This record gives sequence, C-alpha cells and structure tokens, in this order.
Amino acid sequence: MIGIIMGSDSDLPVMQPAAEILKEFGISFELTVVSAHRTPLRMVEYAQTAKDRGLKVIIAGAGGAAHLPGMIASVTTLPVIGVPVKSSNSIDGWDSVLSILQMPNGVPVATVALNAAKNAGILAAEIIGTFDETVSQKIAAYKTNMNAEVIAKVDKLKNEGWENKFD
Ligand code: RP5
Repeated sequence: MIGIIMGSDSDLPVMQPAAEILKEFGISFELTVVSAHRTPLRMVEYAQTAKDRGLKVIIAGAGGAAHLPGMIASVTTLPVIGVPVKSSNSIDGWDSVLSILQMPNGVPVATVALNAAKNAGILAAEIIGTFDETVSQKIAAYKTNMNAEVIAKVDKLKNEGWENKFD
C-alpha cells in the first residue's frame, strides 16, 4: 500500500524506521532506491505506475539537492511524504529540508523533519487509517501507549524527584 523510496542506498539507515513502523501497524509496503538524478527515467516510471500498482501513499527520502520527493509528486496524483536526509553530500541538513519543503504552488509534498522517517511512516499510516478502521485503531492504540509512557515518566519524576531522574 505504501511505496518507500530513497535516492541512494546510503539513505537506508535513515529511512528504515518508516518501514519498521509500517510493519508494526501491519501495513504492506515496498522499499527501493529511485534516484531523481541518476535514474530519472526509472523515477518517472515509478511515479507513473505507482497508483495502478495499488500504492496509496509514497514516502520519498533524499539528501542534499533532494529533488526526488518533489519530482515524484509532479508526476503522480498520490500523496507524497518527503523525508529530508542529512546525507554525506548535505552541507548541514538545511539544503535537504528546503529542497523538499519549498515546493511551488500546485505540487505539494508533506515534508517531515530532518531524518524523521518514523513520522513519515506514521503519517502514511494515518492516511491509510482514513479508510481502514483496523489501521486507525492501531494508530489510536499507539497514541494511547505514547501517552501512558509520558504519564509514567511524570509519575516517576514526581515520586523520585528531579535529582534522581537519571539514576
Ligand atoms: C542523494 O544524494 C541521495 O538521496 C543521498 O542522500 C545523497 C548521497 O548519495 P550517495 O552518493 O551516497 O549515493 O541524491
């Protein structure tokens, strides 16, 4: 249901959390390398065939001159979530962020924070959850669990005091 693509296999360590969270939610996905600059025709073909292959959302990660998410969005009607990657050719991450974020009117890319592939996975799952109640309930349980984890920390801090927090 979800296509996870990245500009290079060097992006994989950053992009893996997107796959892991989708697996946790039981959502099917494919994961591959598609480079806007090195395999432009493959990029166009991927975007042109994505909907017919059953994909509902595309998560695209890239670093530096990160044109992949925007160019995929320019071809497909599917929602595209962009993950800016702080890669070896990125100056400081801002280049990746701005390349993905600053799209022209008419061609949106939902851009998550730098290296935030997990959030891209959750956002993709939430889109699936709009028409799949099972997925929606799993996301609700995930949020309930997150809430409980923070409340447990609140209680621990209250009971043990701030001096002992890092013991
Ligand atoms: C980008 O260039 C890729 O998305 C990657 O983040 C970066 C570096 O790629 P490699 O030189 O490691 O293949 O297009």
